[in-house]
Amino acid sequence: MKNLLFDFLKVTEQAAISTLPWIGSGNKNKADEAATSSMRNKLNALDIEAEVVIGEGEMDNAPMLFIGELLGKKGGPKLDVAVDPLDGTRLIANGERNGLAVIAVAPKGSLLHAPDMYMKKIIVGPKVGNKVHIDDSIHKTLKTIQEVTGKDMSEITVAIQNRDRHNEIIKEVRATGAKVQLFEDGDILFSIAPAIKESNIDLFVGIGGAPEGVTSAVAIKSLGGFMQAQLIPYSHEEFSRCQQMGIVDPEQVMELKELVNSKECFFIATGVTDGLFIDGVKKVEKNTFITSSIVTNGIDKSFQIIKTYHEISDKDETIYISGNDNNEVFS
Ligand code: VTB
Repeated sequence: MKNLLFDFLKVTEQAAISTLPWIGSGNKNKADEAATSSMRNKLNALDIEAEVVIGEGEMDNAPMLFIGELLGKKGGPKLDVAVDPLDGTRLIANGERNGLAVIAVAPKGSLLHAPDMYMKKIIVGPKVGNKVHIDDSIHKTLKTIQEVTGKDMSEITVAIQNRDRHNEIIKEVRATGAKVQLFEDGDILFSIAPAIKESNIDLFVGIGGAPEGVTSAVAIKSLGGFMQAQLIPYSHEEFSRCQQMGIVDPEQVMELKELVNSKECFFIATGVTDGLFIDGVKKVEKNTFITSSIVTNGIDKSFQIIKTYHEISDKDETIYISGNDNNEVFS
């Protein structure tokens, strides 16, 4: 597994590079398409037998690496992959911060198979751990964090996605004196933040995508953080789709081990636009690019930020050609 880490790093790095022409273009679908096809081609060239167990796109009909898709050359290790070629597609199309290309990998059968639907999540760092519970009131949760960390309430920060569905909880957090770090899109980056000391974010709560939840869970596991999650089926159809995918009780509270059931897992996120912890992809001169990535590895519980210089010759298999009619991405 560990030997594959740098191969997978190239997958997200190149997805980010492929997206570069679309940053700030206003074209969400083209950005997604560029990242998705780059990821698919790179993954198919690896000596792995991988199945996409969490894909992205169903919810907004974007081009996607679909659930059940098989990737890689035959004969390599059998893996589950959770992919989010772009988390924060809208941010990227608008040239805003915190857009990412993300992949999470674990041995076959160890990642939760869930449809693309909503998921309620609570995440804290290792120190607070299982002293909190997803069903606790936000007031109780913040009190617990205060007790464990010894922080003043005003020093505690909660990351919450800026959506109407979170208005109540935002109000409740502020009523305690704690701070809210609102973000517009891309909940992977903000959800892993409580498990990263330098982030200054103590708690992540709210309802976001289930694919993003499972992907983040791999990072949380590697970082020693604590996470609970609950799928939110909004219709009978969603409820029965969960059951068809083997989830007996779709509304049960899931622990981290039910989202990712192996230590042999890793999570890689490459910045597309500048953001928390990492910079976005930059073209520094013709065919020279710089990427920054977060790499977490469950085997040795490591967390790295990797900055890579890419010299991509015209003969390389992945390069984007700017200045042609469509700014097409060639992979
Ligand atoms: C969530 C979040 C994602 O989109 O899925 C969100 O997990 C969708 O929320 O990271 P809405 O349906 O309320 O817009 C992202 O922010 C980006 O894909």
